[in-house]
Amino acid sequence: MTKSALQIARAAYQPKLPKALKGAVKVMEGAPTQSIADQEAIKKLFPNTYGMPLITFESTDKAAEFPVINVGVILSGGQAPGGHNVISGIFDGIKKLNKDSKLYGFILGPGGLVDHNYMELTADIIDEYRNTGGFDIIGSGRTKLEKEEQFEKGYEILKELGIKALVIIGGDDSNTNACVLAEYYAAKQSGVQVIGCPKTIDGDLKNEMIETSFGFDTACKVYSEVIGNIQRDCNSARKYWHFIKLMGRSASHIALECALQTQPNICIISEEVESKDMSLDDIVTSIAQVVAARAAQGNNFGTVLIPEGLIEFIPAMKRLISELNDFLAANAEEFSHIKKSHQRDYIISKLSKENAAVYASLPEGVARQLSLDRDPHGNVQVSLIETEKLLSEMVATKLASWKEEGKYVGKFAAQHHFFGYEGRCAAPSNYDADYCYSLGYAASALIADGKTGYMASVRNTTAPADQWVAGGVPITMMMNMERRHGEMKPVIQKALVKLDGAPFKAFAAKRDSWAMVTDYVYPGPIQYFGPTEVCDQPTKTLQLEQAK
Ligand code: FBP
Repeated sequence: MTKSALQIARAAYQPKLPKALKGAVKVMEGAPTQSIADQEAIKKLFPNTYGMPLITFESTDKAAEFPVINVGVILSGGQAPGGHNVISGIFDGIKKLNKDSKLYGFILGPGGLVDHNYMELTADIIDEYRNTGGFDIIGSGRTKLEKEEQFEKGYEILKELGIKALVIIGGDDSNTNACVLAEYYAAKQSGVQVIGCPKTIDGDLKNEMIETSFGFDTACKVYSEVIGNIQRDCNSARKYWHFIKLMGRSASHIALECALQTQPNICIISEEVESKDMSLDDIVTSIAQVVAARAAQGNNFGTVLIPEGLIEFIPAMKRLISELNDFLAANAEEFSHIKKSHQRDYIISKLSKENAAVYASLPEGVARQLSLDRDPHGNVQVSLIETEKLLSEMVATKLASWKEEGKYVGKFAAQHHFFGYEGRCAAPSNYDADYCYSLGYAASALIADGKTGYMASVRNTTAPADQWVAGGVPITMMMNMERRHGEMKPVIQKALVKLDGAPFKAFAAKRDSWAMVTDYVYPGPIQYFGPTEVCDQPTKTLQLEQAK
């Protein structure tokens, strides 16, 4: 494998660990926990894994002897920078407990467990991937682990390989499945533990105990670098409005973080759109007003950040998508036989009056994208909806009508971008390299202590790594009941942007000024070597959330 100079230098980077994980570990148990909502329903569904205590690790000088612990690992869902470091943390952690322990990777996601597709991850292999981006060491996949027969097929191979614990590295849905699997194996008294790790660039798997999901830091820094570059181009040529859609699924954490890093002229926050009950036309009008006001000052250029999940948050669209989800889940078979050219009319004829009218009013392309296949968890694939083009076209139309009315003088030319894949596999920032390695190490300590149904956690991460607090959080603690595929299911609650949270408030206090004054910030590329204020800064989101 040919390596870049940076890859070679980066391979030697030793990720930092919290003090408690550096030597022998003492496990401290807190009080019993409860799910965030729907306690009775969740308790009933998870009789063996509900109510467990929070775990915190402390250092001790009493080193214990551990038997051989074979562990399996799965990477689930979208790539996020740092996954390889979670795996190397688990590897180093279990080898430290007992050098004969083995780590097996299941290939291409949860499907690898069911299909018995695996490889042993030896020291040579692990060393090739330390501090690198991507999930290519074993690949990832989106197979949903939910059926008893899948759990049983998995159990066959776990037993055959003598695997005592399985670590599932995934987002909210994959960790929900990890918890269901933990409960199943516990009920069966199979002796297999299941531990989750919080992964997703989207930043929406976080709560009081999980500060951030890994990958968010690096991905936002990559997007902010490119947004900064575009802003400099924009401010040099002074002739384009750039409409930039950012990945992140439903939540607008990525867009908000990038706005805090780069100070664009406009950034839409889906959660605000929902709370203000804004229509598509309201959003378009608000953008067009900024374009017109800047044009009046002679500035026919600017930047607009758009979260990829926006469409789902426009209340009228949300109601439509919800009915569409239930309808398509219940009538998948019949729908698959409808000719493409008749699908739109078919859907209109089946929806309630209000939703049919909204659906009929959508441009053809967007309507089609809304009825495309859901992902295996029943979510609309929002990354396929070209909101950036939809908005810029509607803004252009509005400006043209204002021009006729004499309300707008200026030129409007748009460029479109969608950033997502550019950042998902970037080499992890120091923050993600350290955070992920610590998460993997914490997972191995939870395994050593016989825990199951826990998510590895590392907190206090705006402080130097030495002071980070590692432990475990019962996954049931993060759950509530939600409607999925037309049925109520226990799921980890997604963390959306809080409008009363410090990051949003900091943005809201500045945005009117950023709209008019060209005050772009150019963060530049992630730095891996150099002064700590350049290389080790956590996200603005985390800094604002944790500012005391
Ligand atoms: P998860 O980490 O939740 O799996 O998703 C990350 C993500 O990048 C989303 O931001 C995006 O909507 C989705 O994956 C796209 O997935 P895919 O590349 O599989 O279509």
